[in-house]
Amino acid sequence: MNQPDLSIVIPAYCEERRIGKTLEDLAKYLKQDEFLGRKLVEVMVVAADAPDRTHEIIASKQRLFRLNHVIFTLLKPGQRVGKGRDVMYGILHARGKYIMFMDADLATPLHHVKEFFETCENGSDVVIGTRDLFRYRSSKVRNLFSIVGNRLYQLTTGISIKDTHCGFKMFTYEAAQLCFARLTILGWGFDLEVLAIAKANGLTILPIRIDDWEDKPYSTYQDNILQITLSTVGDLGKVKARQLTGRYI
Ligand SMILES: Nc1nc2c(ncn2[C@@H]2O[C@H](COP(=O)(O)OP(=O)(O)O)[C@@H](O)[C@H]2O)c(=O)[nH]1
Ligand SMILES: [Mg+2]
Repeated sequence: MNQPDLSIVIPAYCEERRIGKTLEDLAKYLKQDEFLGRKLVEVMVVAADAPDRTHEIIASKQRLFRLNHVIFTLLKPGQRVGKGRDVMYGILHARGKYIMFMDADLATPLHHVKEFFETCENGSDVVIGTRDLFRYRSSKVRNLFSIVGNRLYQLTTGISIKDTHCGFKMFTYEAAQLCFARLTILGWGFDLEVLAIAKANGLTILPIRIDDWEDKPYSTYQDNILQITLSTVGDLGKVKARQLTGRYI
């Protein structure tokens, strides 16, 4: 089979309230958009075992993707480990010339796909969405946490990226395989490591501002701030140690 032009990986854990609408919107977009209508697109939804109806709902929407230029796959990696594991699982199975992942809530609107695709075509290895966190986060605590977290990341790793965590990133096939094959952080902090791996290997990372990002309800992250803080500090330590010992190359 021909190599897809683009693979879209969507991690979906406990998404029964959002994934149905997301897949309807995506299928409609793939059908109607002039740019993507001319590409061979692989859609991979990665859904770990969950106590809700996520699997069932995804399966029921599969028929919407019966389009000539679309290949739809539902991947079930088994027991829940974390977002990083699911994104990694999808990306390492994807075959597109460019491979992206996007959150199941479509917080970053789909029209950005074209812009990211063209930026990869123009020679960037990794293209990442960046939001103005002061403007968008609805929860003040989480807002502050994200900003402090990103500053700490910059200080610890020396990588100057303002927003590591936007759930909308695209890679060339080679960059995706290189970054995700070396990934060890399988939970919430995986973006920190992916970007550090990309940097360590001299890949070009291009941030693109997302001005119409929208914080959507029913976030799957209900962990408390203390838990997230502790795991982020741990993840930062791990990334730094691996950077210093050359383990990402
Ligand atoms: N919390 C959580 N999310 C996961 C997991 N695996 C995949 N995801 C997906 O990761 C994405 C996180 O987006 P979201 O819940 O909107 O988080 P937020 O935007 O940071 O509040 C969604 O697509 C989830 O379905 C997991 O194990 N835990
Ligand atoms: Mg979200």
